[in-house]
Amino acid sequence: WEAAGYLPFSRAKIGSFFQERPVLKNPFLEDALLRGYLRRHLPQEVRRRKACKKKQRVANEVDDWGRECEVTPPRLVHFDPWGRRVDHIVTSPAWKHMKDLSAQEGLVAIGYERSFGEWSRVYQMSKLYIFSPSSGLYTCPLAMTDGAAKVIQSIGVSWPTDEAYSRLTTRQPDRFWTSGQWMTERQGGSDVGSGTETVAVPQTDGSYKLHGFKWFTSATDADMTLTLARIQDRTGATTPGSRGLSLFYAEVSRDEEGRLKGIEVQRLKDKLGTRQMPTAELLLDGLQLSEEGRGVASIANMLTITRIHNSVSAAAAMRRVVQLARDYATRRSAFGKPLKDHPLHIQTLARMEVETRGAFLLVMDVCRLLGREESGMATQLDTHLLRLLTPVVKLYTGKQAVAVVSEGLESFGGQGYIEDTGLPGLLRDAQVLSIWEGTTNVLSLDVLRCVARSSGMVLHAYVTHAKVQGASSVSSLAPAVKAVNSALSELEDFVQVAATRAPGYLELAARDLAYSLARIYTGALLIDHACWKGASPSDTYAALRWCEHDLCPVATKQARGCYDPSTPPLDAALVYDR
Ligand code: UCC
Ligand code: FAD
Repeated sequence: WEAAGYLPFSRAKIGSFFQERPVLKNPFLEDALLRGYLRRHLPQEVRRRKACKKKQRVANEVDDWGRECEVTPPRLVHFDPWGRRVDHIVTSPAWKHMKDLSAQEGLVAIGYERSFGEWSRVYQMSKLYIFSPSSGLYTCPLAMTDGAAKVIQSIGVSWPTDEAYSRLTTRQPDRFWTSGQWMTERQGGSDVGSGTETVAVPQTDGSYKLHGFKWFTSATDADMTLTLARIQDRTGATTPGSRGLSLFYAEVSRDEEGRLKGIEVQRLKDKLGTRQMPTAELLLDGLQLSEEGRGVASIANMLTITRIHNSVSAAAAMRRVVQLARDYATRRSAFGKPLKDHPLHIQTLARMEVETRGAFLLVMDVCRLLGREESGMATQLDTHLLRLLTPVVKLYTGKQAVAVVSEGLESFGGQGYIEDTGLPGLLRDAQVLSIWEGTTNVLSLDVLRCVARSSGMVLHAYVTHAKVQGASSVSSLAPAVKAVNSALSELEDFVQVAATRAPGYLELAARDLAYSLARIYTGALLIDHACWKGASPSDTYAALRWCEHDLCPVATKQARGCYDPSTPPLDAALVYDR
């Protein structure tokens, strides 16, 4: 038997080949565009602060914590051993490390210390951009914390929120608080004005008690929250719609026995992604609140901040998958040579890179505008542009992150689909970026409102022209400049035609219009960056490639009659097979 090669009980041979894994290197050193952007824009003194060692820590240590958050998701303990209801959300040690690290690194504080004037937000967000893909989604509570601090600051830091403000913006881990953002109820997360049933009952001491059910509450281990409710009058009546909504601040506290005061955690949600982070359904029954706020308009300040954070995370997810994919292409071979030597594979990665660069520049430009506004440097144009571009950047990068991360997973072949590589989590977590903080359509409608209110199209055109003007003498960029300029003319033509049509016309065009604004403006940013004296040939190449997109899909589709009144019934017939 032995001679014939049959060994009873021998183990099956598995061969000697083991594929090397993709390696996460220092994400800062690996990101030429980020380094170039900071070198170009940040004052020297800010750049000196960007210690590379800390960025290396993201690759070495923080990334492992992030993974631990994913594999040790939070769990809800409803009862203590003696049967008392406690509703304790148990999170992993890694999740707690993330909280401490976030405070120490000033990931919220930097935006409020404003040590770097108008560049403070760019500095803060570039740190978050590096942290985000390794953070185990801790960037979600940080976004809401930042948003809550912004709301408190805009209303005025005074009792009863002054202590909260100081805790949200501290660098001391033992004092640091995170905030929730409880808006969504079962009837509606987009249409908050109609969907909110929660009532606030006035108390004799001037405070309110809240009764309602919040359907999605992320990072529910927060120390406080901002939320919306309808104030009952003496007869118990409330005002319907958005006009009846007020903003409330509440601390999430426990009694001596460890029971949550005024809140029951109904259950933790079982989600496609974002599993690192608890998302709960909450029954609010007698939650004590501070005084009346200003409803939807007040919480809008939070939405601006969280939507910008969302966009930072989207661009960061794209960057991370590109970094890993390009490393893997040097380690994996097929058909006799490394993947990096297959031009078609590299073309695929190059397309991902172009999307990532565009997303990064668009996001950072919005952060720049936010920093200018907060430091009192903003012109009226900057302020209008910030309002217009916030929904644009959120909706565009949220969608692109899914596309780029999905393509990225494919670049690892079958391994991209295997859970313990950590890669599938990137895709699952990207999918939420276009849903929460306003879906793509809802934000497209917000873009329409901005356009109507502040002549947004004119502003956009003005700024885009200004940005490409410097490139008019750079021959290598001529095709890109031409593409942006002609897309702008098409956009102007679209606006003129749309102005003559019924209101439903613009609504149908809303998503394509938002995409057009994103693509044209980003094209201009890529061109502008490529004109910088420190730019590389790749910066020029990226701008040229970006401008090969259909930069103005709203004009293309208008020409095909896509928004004509005949379209909605045809769409409905198609969808419902009538
Ligand atoms: O999803 C959530 C948390 C997830 C976790 C956080 C992750 C963060 C990133 C992490 C990265 C890893 S919290 C739930 C988010 N929910 C939404 O985003 C709601 C989506 N729906 C909308 O945005 C709608 O457009 C609504 C709710 C704003 C529409 O309500 P209304 O009542 O119809 O709104 P109006 O009438 O358009 O606006 C009411 C007022 C107006 O002000 P006044 O009365 O002074 O004219 C508007 O100008 O609010 C003002 N306003 C705004 N202001 C409305 N939207 C905005 C805005 N975006 N910015 C400034
Ligand atoms: P709907 O409003 O029912 O929308 C359904 C679809 O209809 C969407 O595709 C939407 O684009 C479309 N639609 C709606 N209105 C229009 C329109 N006028 N025109 C065209 N299309 C339209 N919320 C919180 O408040 N706090 C949280 O912490 C929080 N955390 C979350 C965590 C996770 C993981 C998820 C998935 C959600 C979370 N949310 C949270 C809720 C989230 O903000 C909402 O789910 C989101 O805003 C959409 O609301 P909805 O689910 O009610 O969808």
